[in-house]
Amino acid sequence: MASTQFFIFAILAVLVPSILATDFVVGDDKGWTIGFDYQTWADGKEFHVGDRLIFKYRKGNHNVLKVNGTGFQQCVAPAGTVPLTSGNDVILLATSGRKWYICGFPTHCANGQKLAITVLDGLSPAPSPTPTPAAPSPKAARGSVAPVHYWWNY
Ligand SMILES: *[C@@H]1O[C@H](CO)[C@@H](O)[C@H](O)[C@H]1NC(C)=O
Ligand SMILES: [Cu+2]
Repeated sequence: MASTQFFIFAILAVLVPSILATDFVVGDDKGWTIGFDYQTWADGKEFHVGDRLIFKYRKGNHNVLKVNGTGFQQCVAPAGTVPLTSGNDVILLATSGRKWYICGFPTHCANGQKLAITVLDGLSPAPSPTPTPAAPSPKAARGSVAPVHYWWNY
């Protein structure tokens, strides 16, 4: 008996956070590109531990580098930083705090291809009835057949 209850509890403990977590396609339909205001994109959103960022772009045209606050402002990454390059880069937000991402292609970051977010502890609140007027983008993300590359707490 007790072990059955524990088993159910263990399954719920694994499943519930993954159901409540949110996938954010960075830039929505525009994806990860230059000439997009990622600050405005991030401003209305709450990011929580367990949520995921998905950077979508044409492979070879951009990449994703995790940097610190200085690197974000100056558009530089420390030598040896390994970029994400798949064009469908999924980053699990595994810890809370400030996170910064830039594109490493010359001039792209300076042209606005940079994202700064604050990740909060705990689960996202239940999805509100009308989070955004635009509905199609999450479907487009799910229907995509592009290979998915996962990065834990990148
Ligand atoms: C932050 O990034 C800059 C630029 O890459 C680097 O010079 C600096 O050492 C980093 N600071 C910390 C605390 O890692
Ligand atoms: Cu770029």
